[in-house]
Amino acid sequence: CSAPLTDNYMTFEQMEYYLAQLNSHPRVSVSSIGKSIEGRDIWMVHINRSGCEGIHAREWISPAVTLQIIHNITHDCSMGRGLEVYVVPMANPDGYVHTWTNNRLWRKNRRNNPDSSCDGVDLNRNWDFDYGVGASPNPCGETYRGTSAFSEPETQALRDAMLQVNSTGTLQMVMAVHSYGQLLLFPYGNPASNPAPQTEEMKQLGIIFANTVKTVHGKNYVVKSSGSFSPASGATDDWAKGVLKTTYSYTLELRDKSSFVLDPDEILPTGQEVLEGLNMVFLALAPE
Ligand code: ING
Ligand code: ZN
Repeated sequence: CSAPLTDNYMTFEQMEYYLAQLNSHPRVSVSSIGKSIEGRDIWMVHINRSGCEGIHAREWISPAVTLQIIHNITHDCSMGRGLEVYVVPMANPDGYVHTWTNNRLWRKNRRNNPDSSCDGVDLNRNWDFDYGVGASPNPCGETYRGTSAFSEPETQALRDAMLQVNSTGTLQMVMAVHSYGQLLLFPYGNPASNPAPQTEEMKQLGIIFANTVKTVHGKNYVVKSSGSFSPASGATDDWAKGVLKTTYSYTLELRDKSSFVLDPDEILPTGQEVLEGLNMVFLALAPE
């Protein structure tokens, strides 16, 4: 078992420093899959023989936990044995920096919307599956979908990286990491498109995840379809399911049940429970 990464939230600069160090590890390769609208790199970590993400600015626990996942998979050879794991710990670096400097509760990217005094596109409404249904057409909306599907460099970068990885061997699972709510959601967000293919499989593996999570610190994570939670479209997991046709596609909503502002004391326990849950999922996915 390796030492924990850190018990506090990292700035984007600290994340980049950590990822640069990690790149010297023999099992790891860190590469930029593209740039954000303000020109920051979007880093992807590939952990050899062994998909994850953070797209909303204010959900600080998501990159904190995905970095812990990277750290643990890298230093514990038994975790994710036989699988290739790709993690994008910070898919919205501009928004994240904005939550440190200007507005802790910012959600979207930092697109300067033409003809509007409101900034930002919701990167989880900008993907091309059922695009537009249940997402705001208004640039001032928190769930503004953008001018068209994949209008944003951040979603383009993630899409292209996922297509690239999928072309080298079918992706078995995609997990988009968000907060908050303690939920494991599966597609689709548009109730009219449900049920998605392999809904039973996604539900069953999801319950294995949630049951394992609960054994660690007693936290309950509810497994259900995103459409039954909040009808929406253009989300990452919907595109992975509907277009890539990934068997297992999820949106994980981390702790807690009431706020994006989670005490740093909860970073390590949240990471621990998710790691245990993922370990069971990896065992189910790994080749014999
Ligand atoms: N939650 C997700 C959101 O983008 C979601 C929930 C997932 C909706 C998948 C639709 C599809 O609203 C957070 N916390 O961002
Ligand atoms: Zn989110």
